[in-house]
Amino acid sequence: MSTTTTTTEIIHGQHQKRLTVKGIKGDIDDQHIGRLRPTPKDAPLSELKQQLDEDGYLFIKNLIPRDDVLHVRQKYFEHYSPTGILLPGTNPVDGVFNATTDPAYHAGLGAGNLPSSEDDVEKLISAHVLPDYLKFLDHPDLRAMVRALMNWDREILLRRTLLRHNIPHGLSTGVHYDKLFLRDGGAYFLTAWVPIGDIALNGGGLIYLSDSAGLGREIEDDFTRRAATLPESERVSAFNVNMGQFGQLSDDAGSFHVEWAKGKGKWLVSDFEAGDVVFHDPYTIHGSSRNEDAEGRIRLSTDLRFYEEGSDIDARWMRYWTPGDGL
Ligand SMILES: O=C(O)CCC(=O)C(=O)O
Ligand SMILES: [Fe+2]
Repeated sequence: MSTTTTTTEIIHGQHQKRLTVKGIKGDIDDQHIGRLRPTPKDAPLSELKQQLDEDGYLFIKNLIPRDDVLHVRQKYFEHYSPTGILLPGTNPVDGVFNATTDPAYHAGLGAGNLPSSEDDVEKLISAHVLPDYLKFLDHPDLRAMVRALMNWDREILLRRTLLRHNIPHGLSTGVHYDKLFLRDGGAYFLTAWVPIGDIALNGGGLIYLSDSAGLGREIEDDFTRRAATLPESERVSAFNVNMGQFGQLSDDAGSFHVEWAKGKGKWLVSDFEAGDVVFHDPYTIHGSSRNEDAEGRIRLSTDLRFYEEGSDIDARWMRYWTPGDGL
């Protein structure tokens, strides 16, 4: 039996069996798994900033009132349930997947596999402009934290936000850093990853490679050098000839750790509660683990990008998400 702290985890007062974080393909070795460091929202601002700066991420517990987040979860699944994604007889806020349906049909927007019905695709698109969701994106607790962390008078949220419902045993998000996708804009941006609902440790939450912003920058510098001769539109694309499939660095977090990170650092994991938010640097390397939730709950989240108002933003991202928008 391995002696790493992740072998037996104490979660909500109960012992949980061995923690296995699945990458998009295969497992990440236990010894390469650590814990994301949680920070209370009322910690001194200087500490919050320091952690974001030093760790490349800042995991704030209970930043947003739980009920405000669960309201969005409820609205999302009420809106999307006519597609058949939910187990009949269950409450939309629980988001329990109907495992008798075709998983590929419900793979969500990250998987490149859209529903065949146009009506259902339309539901995926319009979920991103539901009034309750848009109101949530203006949440004062979230916005105030962004401004405080960044010393900004005013912030801009890029319109292209990504509501990702990851069904149990479906595909998860490949290894990447966000700047890959937001190259056309010189200013710094801050990502906020917002779980919309509780996510168990094996429920498909985000995983971060520790101390990886430096490696992300090195990789991006290399891409920049190699893209020097490409036309402008390709140079800024995450899908140009130098890039991997879907613009990601890898679809296997375990082998990425060995081959690219040379075995350095750990993949940091956590469970998440509705109301938690993780902020991260444009170069911090991350992906998501596979959703293996014991209760069959769908992992719902959104990812948001903030810039300082008036700065050099990636304007391609000022349109709401649509399939095939090329980003
Ligand atoms: O939710 C996910 O699986 C991916 C999110 C992400 O990559 C981000 O927020 O930057
Ligand atoms: Fe990301």
